[in-house]
Parts: sequence; C-alpha cells; structure tokens
Amino acid sequence: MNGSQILIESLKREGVQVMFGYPGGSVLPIFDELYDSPIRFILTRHEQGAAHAADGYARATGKVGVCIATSGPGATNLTTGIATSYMDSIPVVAITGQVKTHLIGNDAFQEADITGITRPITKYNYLVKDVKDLARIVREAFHIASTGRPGPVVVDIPVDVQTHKADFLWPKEVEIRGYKPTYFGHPGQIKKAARFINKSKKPLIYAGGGIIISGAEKELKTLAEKLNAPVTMTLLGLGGFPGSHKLSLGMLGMHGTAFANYAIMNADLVIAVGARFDDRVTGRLDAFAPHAKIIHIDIDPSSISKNVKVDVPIVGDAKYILKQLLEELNKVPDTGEWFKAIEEWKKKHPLFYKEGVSIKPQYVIEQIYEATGGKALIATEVGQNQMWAAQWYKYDYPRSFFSSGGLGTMGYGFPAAIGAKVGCPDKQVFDIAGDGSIQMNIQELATAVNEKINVKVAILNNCYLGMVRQWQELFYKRRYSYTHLCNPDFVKLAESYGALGLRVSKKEEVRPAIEKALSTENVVFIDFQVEQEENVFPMVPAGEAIDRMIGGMA
Ligand SMILES: Cc1ncc(C[n+]2csc(CCOP(=O)(O)OP(=O)(O)O)c2C)c(N)n1
Ligand SMILES: [Mg+2]
Repeated sequence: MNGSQILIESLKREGVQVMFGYPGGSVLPIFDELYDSPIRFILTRHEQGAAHAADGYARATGKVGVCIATSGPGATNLTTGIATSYMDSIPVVAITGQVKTHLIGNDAFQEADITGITRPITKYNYLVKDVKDLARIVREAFHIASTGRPGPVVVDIPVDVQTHKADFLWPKEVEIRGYKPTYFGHPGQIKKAARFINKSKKPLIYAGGGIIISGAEKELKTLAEKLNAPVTMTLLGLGGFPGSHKLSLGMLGMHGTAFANYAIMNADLVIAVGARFDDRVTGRLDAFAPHAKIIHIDIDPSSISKNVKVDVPIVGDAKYILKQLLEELNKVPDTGEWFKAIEEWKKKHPLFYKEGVSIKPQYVIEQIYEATGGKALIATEVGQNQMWAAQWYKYDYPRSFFSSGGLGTMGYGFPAAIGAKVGCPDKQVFDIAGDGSIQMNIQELATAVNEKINVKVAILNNCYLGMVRQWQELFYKRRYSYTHLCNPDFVKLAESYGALGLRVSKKEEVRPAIEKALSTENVVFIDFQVEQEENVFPMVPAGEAIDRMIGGMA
C-alpha cells in the first residue's frame, strides 16, 4: 500500500466515520484516496472551521474528531482550532500535509514547521518521516488524543511519504514509554477524602469538564444526592450535573450565580472533580474558598495544586474515583443548616434581569430553552452571548453544551455546532452567537447549507463587541473604543447562501421565530435585535475575590 492508503485504512480501523477539512498541494494523494473512501468528508470553507467542527463533533459524541489541511497556510489556519481543543482537553487528531521530506527546512513553497508551531498547543505531535511508521503513528495518535486527559494530536505527513509504499502493519496494542495515565485513585487518599467528607457540615461539589469527559455524570449525581450536597459547575462542566436539579447551584466564577460564589466562599469542604481551578473560577487566588478543605480529583497530576493548594489530591479518572469514594462513604453529613444559608442567598440574589419593551438577550435564551424542552445541543460563540447561554439555559444532559472555555475563541460556535450536528443528526443544534463572533467563521454557512447540516444560529445582535464594550463601560469610563459594529444584513446574507434568514425586532416575535427555525428543514439564521447595552451580571471584576460581585442583584 502507499502512504495515503495506509492512512485511510488506519483511520477506518480507528472507526473514523467523518472528517472535516480542506485540500491543497501537499495532501493531494490523501484526497485522491478519500475520493472513493467510505469515510464521509466534509469540505469546510476555512481550515479553522474544520478544526472547530472536529472539536464540536468530539464534544458531542465522545469520539475523536478528525480534521485535515494542507501544508503551510492550511496547517497554520488549523492552529486556533487546535489551541481551542488543547485548552478544553478535547480529543482531536489533526492531519497536515508537509512539503517533500528532502525540502523540509528549505523554505519550500507552502512550508511551515507545524510540529514546531503546534508543540505548545498539542498534547503530542508527529512528523512522519518514513511510511513504515505511519500506521503505528496513527494508532498512537488516536490513543494519546483519547486517553488520560484528552487533547489534540497533530500528524504531519510529507507529501512524498503519502506516495511511498510499505506493508500495512497495524499494531495490536499501543505501547508508549512514559505514557501511562492513572485511572484508579489511591485507596489511602480515597479513605482520607471520605474522612474529610464525614466531618464536613458545609460541603460543596465543584464539577468541571472532566465529569463529562469521563462519563461520570451518574456517579456525580449519586454522590451529590447521598451527601445532600450542593453542586456548582464550571463553564465546561455544564450538563455534567442536571442544571434543573434541586442541588444545582448553576455555574460559579466571574459570571457565575451569586449563590454559587457565596457557597464556595463559605463551604468547609470543596470536592473538586475534573476541574482545574481556572482563574475565571477562582478570582483572587489568596481569597478563594478560605474556610474549606479541598479534595481534588483529576486525571492530570500536573493540574493538582497548580493554582490552589489542595488538602487531598486524588489522581485518576473521575468515574472510577467517584465509584471508589461512594463505596467508602458510610456516614452522611448533616447539611440542613448549610442549605438554609444557601436558600437564603438564592432568595436574596437570584439570577436576574430587568424586563423591558426591548428584546432582552436573556429572554431569547430562556425562550430557546422552553421551545426545545431543554433537549437541544447548544454551542456558543464568545462574549456576552456565551455567558448568557451558560446562565439562562439549564443543561440537564452531558455533551449538550459546547463552548470555548479555556481559549475563548470567537468564531468557535458555528463550526462546532456543525460538527455536533454531524455527530448527532437527530438533535436540534443551536449556535448562540454574537454579531461579532459569527462573522469570524461566517463562511461555514456554505458548508452547512451544501451538506444539509441544519443547524440554527441565534444571533444576539447588539451591534457591539458586547463583552468588551461592557468592560469599557464599567472600567474605562464608557469610552467605547472600536467596539461598535456596523453589521451586514444577516437575513440577506443567510439567504445568499441558501439558508433561511429571520429578523426579530419585537419581543412577541421571539418565540414564533424560534418555533419557525425548529420546524424548518434548512440552516436558519435568526437576527435577534436585542437591547444593545445590556450587561452580563453578576460580574466579579478581574482580580477580585469571587464573592465581590457587582450588578444583577434583584
Ligand atoms: C478571536 C478572538 N478575538 C478577540 C477576542 C476578544 N473578545 C472577547 S468577547 C469579544 C466580543 C464579542 O462580540 P460578539 O460576538 O458580538 O458577542 P457579544 O459579547 O456582543 O455577545 C471580543 C472581541 C476573542 N475572545 N477571540
Ligand atoms: Mg455583539
């Protein structure tokens, strides 16, 4: 077989059913092989779109997402998507073409040192120098991407390697020296954690994206119910515990609920599961959770005690460790008094927005929630739209919310929604977008329409780079420096691609437009002309302790 045949055969053996990408000179042999391969190929209109679509597919299905691009500019266009997946621990294999082996280092046409460029934004990367190594490398790449703390892996394949011949040798097992993720928690540490839990009167579970990655949602729910302990989630943890459950406090952190932030600042025990104490969660570090002992369960040993010193570190997979912990727990803490305090905060400081005659963006999200019965898959862009989508839709299911948390990539949501819809064709998929962000990958309208990937895009059109404007309003004396947007006509724009465009300028049109989008067998853009200077509250100003919130209090 030649290298391209070996690649495609390897992808098939890995169970790859779909790839997203864009062709070019250095991947021509691979594309020739794809031409009559059973793998569904989705031609995006920009490589960044392909990388985000592969990421959205991975988040929605739990499988490894695959994208491909040519050398040089094709490969560099993937990098924002790769970095997005890296920051959020998403399993993606990105295949890039490379110039011929003997030209590497010669500043050849369309040469970019993509293994060098992506070293800090991949879990691992490979330059395939010999076709004999290709099958093994692909096998390893999928293994590394999907095990332990997942992440993106780049496989860079020079175009001559794609045509060189070798026998197809598929390794039975993967054996990588120095790479052995730990799955089971240390029994001594589990016992210690159980002792801390037994002594606690004000426990709080702080759940991150690791819950969803490890499929630990059932164990988490059992634990929370057994302890009668409140649960707060990070942005990436949304859906890991049902948002409508009575023990849910919603999201914590910079734009978290006031009661979640008060809870973590008053808890005597924080059980952090698959979360990494990101600065958007902790606020001022030396003031974070001052009264709490901290148990930290995480598969990545390097994230333990990285930002916050913890009392009981447990390295391993969240699902296994929660199972182990549940077996160890016999006494259940009495959390009655704790819940009284929490109920008080909930009553005093609920999530809140002021209704008016204009369309409030929060109202749009609530209506999407109601119209879909909370069963849709929701991708977001970045900015206010993202935070409102996190606050006002209740995520009851894992793998139902896709957002660029770590990198905060504008332009992520639309292609990610496309990838999610490809992975879950029977689900309604929304991208909750900002008018700024949607224009960063608007070209993917062509992909969605041509491939009949019927995602719905709800643009919260505030004519601003809203989140930046909010900071300018609050911290830069309302000097709106280059954040006002003069937008295209989104309805005409959608129509020009063959999608349905709807404009909504009155409150009473909101729900009918959502219903119309849901019943339309096409890609739909809804231009919601929302209140322009609405702010996301509550808000913890940068560098403050997370109970020092401003705004949004009823
Ligand atoms: C690629 C990229 N560039 C810049 C930023 C900085 N940024 C964060 S939010 C934001 C504004 C987003 O505007 P819009 O998409 O309209 O969303 P809104 O906040 O108005 O809902 C900007 C510029 C970013 N996150 N990503
Ligand atoms: Mg905006």
